[in-house]
Amino acid sequence: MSEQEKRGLSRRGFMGASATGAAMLGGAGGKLGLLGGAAVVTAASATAAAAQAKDHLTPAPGELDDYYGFWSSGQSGEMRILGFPSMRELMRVPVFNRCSATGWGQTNESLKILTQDMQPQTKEYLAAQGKKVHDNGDLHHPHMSFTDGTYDGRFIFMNDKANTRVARVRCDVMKCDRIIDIPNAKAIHGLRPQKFPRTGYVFANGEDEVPMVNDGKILDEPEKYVNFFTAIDGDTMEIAWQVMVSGNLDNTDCDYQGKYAFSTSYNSEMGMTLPEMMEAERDHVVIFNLAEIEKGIEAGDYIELNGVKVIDGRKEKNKNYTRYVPIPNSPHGINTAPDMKHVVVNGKLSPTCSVLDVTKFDALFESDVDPRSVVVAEPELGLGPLHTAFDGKGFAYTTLFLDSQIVKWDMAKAVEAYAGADVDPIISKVDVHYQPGHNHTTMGETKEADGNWLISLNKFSKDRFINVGPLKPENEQVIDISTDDMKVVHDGPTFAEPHDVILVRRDIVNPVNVWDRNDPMWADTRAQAEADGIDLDDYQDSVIRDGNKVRVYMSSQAPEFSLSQFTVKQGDEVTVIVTNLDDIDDLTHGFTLNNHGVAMEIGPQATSSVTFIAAKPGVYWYYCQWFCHALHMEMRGRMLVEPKA
Ligand code: CUK
Ligand code: CUA
Repeated sequence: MSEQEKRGLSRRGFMGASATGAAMLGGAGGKLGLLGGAAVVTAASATAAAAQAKDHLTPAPGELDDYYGFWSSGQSGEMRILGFPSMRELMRVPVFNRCSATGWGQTNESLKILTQDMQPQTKEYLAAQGKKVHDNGDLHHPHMSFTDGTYDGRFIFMNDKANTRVARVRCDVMKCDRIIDIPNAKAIHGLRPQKFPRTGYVFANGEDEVPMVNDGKILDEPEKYVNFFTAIDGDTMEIAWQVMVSGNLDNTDCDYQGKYAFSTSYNSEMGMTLPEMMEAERDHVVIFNLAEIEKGIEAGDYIELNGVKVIDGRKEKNKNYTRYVPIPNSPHGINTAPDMKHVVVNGKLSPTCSVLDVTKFDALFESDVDPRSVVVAEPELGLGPLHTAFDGKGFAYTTLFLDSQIVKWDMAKAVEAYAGADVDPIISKVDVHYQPGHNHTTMGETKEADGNWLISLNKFSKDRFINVGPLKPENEQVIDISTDDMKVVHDGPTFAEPHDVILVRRDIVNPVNVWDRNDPMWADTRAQAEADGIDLDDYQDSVIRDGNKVRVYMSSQAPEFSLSQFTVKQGDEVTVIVTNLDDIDDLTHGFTLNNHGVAMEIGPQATSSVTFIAAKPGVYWYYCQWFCHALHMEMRGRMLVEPKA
């Protein structure tokens, strides 16, 4: 036995020697269909198989994963797509970040998406720094659109906490098509799409409070600070309305009935310093009554702030738009269970989770009942509960940040215990490595939760991987929950810093292989081409001069650009427009222009364009940076920049 095999055995092989290990493997194999008829597992074969337990998450070469994982990337600003449960990273979709590979943030098509819905004040901030777009983002929460309580494969919506934005990714092409700047609110954090009847609204929390008139004249008047909850129309990406609230909004979710959204809120004190924020014993969950808010808007009970209709739902206003349910200090995650009835509020600083019953919410708005009457359980689970996932079988899985564990608990028993019964809702705990934030189950935030897998997104990896210097990866662990206990079956390193993920059955997601030539992504470019007398579908190469602007049209077809050279003058503003005429799967070309910082992706049948200044005379080669053909290296051409006369 090699050293490596021995180590493999000592770290995870021993579970194979036990019956539960064999059962687990049978389960895992069955799910992936890889072990085939291996339901009969002998002890000896189980031991051998267990030594490779981790490999069993990876389908055999040529086999596909069962789930799409849509990953946030935190401060990296992109969305990532992983195959699950293999955890193979499949794609990075640039959203709030800039991307060297695809030219996101550089092509005219992406610049339009990044800038078209910017607030005027954002443009001012950026212009003052000589920029057109933000270079960074902080993407925490990617969530798919719903129809009738489950994922529908249309869009994924996501927040940018750093620059107060919400973006949408089209699932047909897996590209971002809208980014909107949210006015009034500061630091969009929690985000969830409406589950029923469909999305519908996308709910987004503003985390940081600011003075109502934020003109630099107010700092120390806490009573003038407010926070905003935003509802966005997921189809048009327009802001439907905002609600002014008390307290910092953290995470959000909504019901399966289409009546309520709700957000955790820490700092109900509206304190500005750490001690001030921690003062009260209890913070709250804000419940938003969607029908009442729509009625209020209809009746004109709003103020218009930066073009948005804002309803006043602050605590002391006692209007029918919101209710504030007291919750132990500083709750964090909030998760609606697939039973379509219970909502778990994660305690963070309190070792408890508070379970709310959505069927009791109507009463809160109809009569003067105690807001705490919607709380039907409050089990003590361990230290630092942050987020909860569900298996669709009545069990909840809560991350315990401080304990570095996940606790599995029985929601029905928790409700019984709260009513006075002598039952312990806790089923089991498993160590995770280390300090978990979000966790997520397969299909777990839909009514189709299937209880197959759980993933734990751990904030620290410490000793789990070979050392890469002071900055360490995070660690994401796959946990098999198809049997009674929880088994960690895989460690997966990840770079800064996924907060959240959704695991979507693969039959729901059906992207195309080749772009539609009429895709709206390059509608402006097409219009410009038409104005230039160029039909992008019937390709003529052209260099069009328009003052000191030059537009260079060419196509690409492996292994050639249709233009092997073009000439411009020093100081010209040059736009290169490339259409990829290859119309087969997996034949992406690129356009990279030497020493100009210019690069872009051009997918099969897509058109992309990029604009730059030809500042210095000389010959510059451009080349295709996407390996596309045996003659890929030869896929290049020259730009001649003639000196100014
Ligand atoms: S938050 Cu990061 S661990 Cu932004 Cu969803 Cu809880
Ligand atoms: Cu085209 Cu490489």
